Amino acid sequence: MGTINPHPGVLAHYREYLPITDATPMLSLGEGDTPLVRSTSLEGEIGAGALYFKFEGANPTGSFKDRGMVLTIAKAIEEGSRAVICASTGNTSASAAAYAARAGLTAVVIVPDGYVALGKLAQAMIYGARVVMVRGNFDDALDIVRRLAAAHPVTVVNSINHYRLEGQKTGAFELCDVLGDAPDYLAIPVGNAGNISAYWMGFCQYHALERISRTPHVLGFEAAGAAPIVRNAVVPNPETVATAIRIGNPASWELAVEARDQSGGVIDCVTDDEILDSYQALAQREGLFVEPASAASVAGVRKLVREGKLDLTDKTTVCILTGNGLKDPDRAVMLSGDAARVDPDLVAVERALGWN
Ligand code: AN7
Repeated sequence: MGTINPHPGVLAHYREYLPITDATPMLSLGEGDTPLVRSTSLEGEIGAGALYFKFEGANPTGSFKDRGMVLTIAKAIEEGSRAVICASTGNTSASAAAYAARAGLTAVVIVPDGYVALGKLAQAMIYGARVVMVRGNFDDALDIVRRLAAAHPVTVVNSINHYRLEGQKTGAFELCDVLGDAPDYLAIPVGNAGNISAYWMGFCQYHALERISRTPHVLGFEAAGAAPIVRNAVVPNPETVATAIRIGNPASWELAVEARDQSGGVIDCVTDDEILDSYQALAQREGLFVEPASAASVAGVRKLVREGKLDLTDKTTVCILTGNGLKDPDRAVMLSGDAARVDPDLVAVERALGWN
């Protein structure tokens, strides 16, 4: 019997489309191949021909970041690096810490104090990263990371490292492979703007290779309190409940604008209320528990349809759900209220349920 490896990860799966050499280690935690789930409720609400959710929360560390991180860490090893560093709103640091642990590298993560969801912080810590919290926002943390890397022998694994985008583009490949062609629309949350840029790279590459017959219109959504691309100005003090995308000066700003313009798409923003409404709708109407930032893609599509700016009749739309809801349990509990607490007694439980 041969060696069984049923889930080889994105490096092995998409090797021919990635900058991989014979010296690149085939690192993997089984990332990628995430579920593309057809909507059963919101599709009808927005009158879409077909609406799919790509559930990136099913990746090994619970977010889309694993696609880019596996390649970035593999290339860091190939280049002889011993340590990696990133700034993060949480998911990048969780992913960097996991793949660094797997590869035997030291990971250093710089995060904004008080604005990283509990699950993400727990991940960075248990994977053994060196965690430093700065009293500032993500943009301050990224600035410090750039300066640290100029003075110390560490590899930056934020998306200013191009391998991150190269790996992340496999999300675009996957959904085209599953659908048989590109969708009409691709909706995606925007924070540091790496993922939207990577998806566009992936679609363009597949199109050039004639794996797909067309490219989708890309719809990116920032949070209204952290919307530098929509406002065309740096936001010095970004604020949103969606802490993952609480970013005021995205690293891949120009690439995201290119993705928008070349694809005939839109970058718009959604309010915290709209984000939380779609966060609850995804959980309660679709059975998909995502983190608040991920709901921005769905909130954005619903908003554009509601305002008459988008007609999805006969169109296929894919919303990228970037991160798992378990990352941010506090938000879910806060929105849902407390459960009833009673004695272990049949009548008491019936009374709590209103069944007597
Ligand atoms: C769940 O982890 O920037 O536009 O430091 O965690 O590619 O930045 C996270 C971003 C969307 C935005 N959804 O993606 C980080 C970080 C989730 C995220 C985004 C993030 P980009």
